[in-house]
Amino acid sequence: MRIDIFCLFPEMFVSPFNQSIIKRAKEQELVDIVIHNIRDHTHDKHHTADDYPYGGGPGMVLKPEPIFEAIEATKQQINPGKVAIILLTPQGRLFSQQIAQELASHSHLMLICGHYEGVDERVHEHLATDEISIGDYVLSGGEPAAMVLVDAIVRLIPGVLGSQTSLNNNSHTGGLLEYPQYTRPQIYRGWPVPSVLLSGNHEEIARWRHQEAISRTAKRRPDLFFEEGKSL
Ligand code: 9D3
Repeated sequence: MRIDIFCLFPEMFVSPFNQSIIKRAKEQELVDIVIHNIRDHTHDKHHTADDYPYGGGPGMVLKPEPIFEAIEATKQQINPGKVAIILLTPQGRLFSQQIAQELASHSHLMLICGHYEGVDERVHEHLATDEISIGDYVLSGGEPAAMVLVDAIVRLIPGVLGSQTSLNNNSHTGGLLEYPQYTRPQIYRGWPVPSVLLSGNHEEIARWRHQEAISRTAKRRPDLFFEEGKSL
């Protein structure tokens, strides 16, 4: 899979994409991630990427030209196949595991990160093929949201995870939160590990874990427990 990211702060991605699973996926050439600075596609002396909003109001708006030109320049370099062009925006559809799975089936993704107050509406209307939000809270820009998408998508690419950890989504857990986990020491500060986990009775352990997963999902995430079509 190839992922191009278009943003104003490319340095933000350097450390997050050079750690852990994403780092290994890049090394194994299972994903190729290219970060582009939108500002590199401006033409004026001051490399202006944003401007005042027509009609007035607070803040600045990202200009359309550098974003269109950055995307078009990259499209020409790559095979002319199908590519999803995703604008990260508070107005997008809410990101979920299901959307991660859908996007993981693409061979090429382009992510556009806004900053400041927003992005010129013509980018929404005539460039983006999809708009995604990662939740109902205010970020300073789309960069952290792009990192969230990349993390959730890359771990779904076949070969990225080991076979042990791989299927830890709804096929295993049935849309439940995880059961509580413990490791050594057996008693820490007077808090013991539940005795069932030391019993060696694997059937009883499996039953206890399933009950714990059910009760904590009902209590903490009634939305997952009582509604249809949601999954982890
Ligand atoms: C103060 C301006 N905001 C009114 C509530 C609009 C606004 C515009 C741009 C708020 C935040 C941003 C920057 N955020 C993103 O680009 C963004 C985002 C987010 O803020 N929350 C959740 N998902 C996303 S994806 C991109």
